[in-house]
Amino acid sequence: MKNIILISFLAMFMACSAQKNTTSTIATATIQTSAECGMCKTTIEGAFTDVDGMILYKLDVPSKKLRVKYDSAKISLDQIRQIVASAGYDADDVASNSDAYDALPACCQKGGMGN
Ligand SMILES: [Cu+2]
Repeated sequence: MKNIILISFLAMFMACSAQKNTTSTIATATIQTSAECGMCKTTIEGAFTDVDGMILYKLDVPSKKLRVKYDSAKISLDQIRQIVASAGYDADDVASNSDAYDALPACCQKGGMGN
């Protein structure tokens, strides 16, 4: 009898914590970058490969916009912008890391594709 009570308490507890986990911390955003070409897409998206909390990251080359979906409990939008900046690209109001920018191929630097 005691066990049954204990088990139902446990089940209730587990149900409660499961509920808590469904509280969404998933966020989406669009970041304006200074990407120029398909190589930039590879570089920027590649920078997120092993970043915890990133669910989706897709760069649209024509608009230079990076669409992200992420877990805001694990990573902030500003941290995401910093990662883009560390890869050598502007991210909204965060300027690119100049060493990383200088290391980019000429076609990936601003105006490199003639736009
Ligand atoms: Cu490029």
